[in-house]
Amino acid sequence: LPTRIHKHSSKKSLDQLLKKALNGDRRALSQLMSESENDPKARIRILSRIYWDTGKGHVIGVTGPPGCGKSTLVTQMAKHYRKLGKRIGIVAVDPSSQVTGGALLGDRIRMTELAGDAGVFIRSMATRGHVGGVARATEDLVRILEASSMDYVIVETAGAGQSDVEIKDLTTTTLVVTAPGLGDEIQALKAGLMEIADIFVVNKADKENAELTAQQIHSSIMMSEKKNGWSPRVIKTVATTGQGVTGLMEAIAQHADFANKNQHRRNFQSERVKADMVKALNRYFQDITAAEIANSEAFAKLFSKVRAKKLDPFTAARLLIDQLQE
Ligand SMILES: Nc1nc2c(ncn2[C@@H]2O[C@H](COP(=O)(O)OP(=O)(O)OP(=O)(O)O)[C@@H](O)[C@H]2O)c(=O)[nH]1
Ligand SMILES: [Mg+2]
Repeated sequence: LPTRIHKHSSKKSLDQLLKKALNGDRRALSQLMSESENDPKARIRILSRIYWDTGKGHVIGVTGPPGCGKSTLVTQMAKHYRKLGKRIGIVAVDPSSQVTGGALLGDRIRMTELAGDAGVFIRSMATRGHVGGVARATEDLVRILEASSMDYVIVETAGAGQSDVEIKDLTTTTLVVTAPGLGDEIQALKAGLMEIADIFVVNKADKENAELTAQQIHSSIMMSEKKNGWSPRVIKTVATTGQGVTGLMEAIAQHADFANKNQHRRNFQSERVKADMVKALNRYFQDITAAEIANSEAFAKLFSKVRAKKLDPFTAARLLIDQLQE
């Protein structure tokens, strides 16, 4: 574990940390991420420094129902890219582990074979309840990883619905993983996941009914609308042995080519930049301005009026905003 860091580091030490992290120092990278998570001002400083250096890596989302083999598959993918000499960042969003229990620990154990490799950076993130918060925190981590010249960033999410759909915005290629024997596999995918898949993976192909599951997915694809020129692939794998992984990696590379040619990559289109600016504004207000106002004298004055029931909290809030504009 990284050494404990001070909550508010100086600008100078933050700049040094940033420099080290962007040069590939994994320990500095993980400290930088903690700074960004814990200190809103540091976060802004970090993200504003790296903003134009993001969008260069290939971001791959891996989602699907609990226990279908996502982490095992991600480990195989990472090993494949390492053989090609690529640098990889992995963000594992822990699904508060209700179904499999202790999945975070599981991820750590399974990914240890990657842990000693300087070309791989792994960050686990607990969901801490709030879904929107996860997507935001993941976005920050992906940006930091991209800026530190990772060739590939792989994001594993729980497959619980909304967070996966939000994370779709971050990824170039999205894999939706399922496995036979999870009950009604197709039903599990229907909860919003069907639409976001560029590639479907039927993992645990060593089990009975894998072919049937693959066929069901095929027919669902045939029935659904073709999305902007790419028809989703269906690939069978056995993540535990690596069987089928080569085929999967080819499909990912093909999708990356397609995305490059068709400008579906995360680039700096004016729409995206505008959305980023609006998000930045919201976050600035939430994380910094609102807290500063809550600590101000003006707030204290109005609060004493509210407490005396001479004013209600809504009017008080509006008055505080009005004062900002003066
Ligand atoms: N038979 C078989 N078992 C597999 C395969 N892939 C993974 N498993 C096993 O399935 C279990 C769950 O694998 P994980 O990789 O942790 O699955 P996950 O989707 O990451 O799980 P959560 O993160 O908890 O949602 C483990 O015991 C794996 O060893 C496979 O292809 N075949
Ligand atoms: Mg997992």
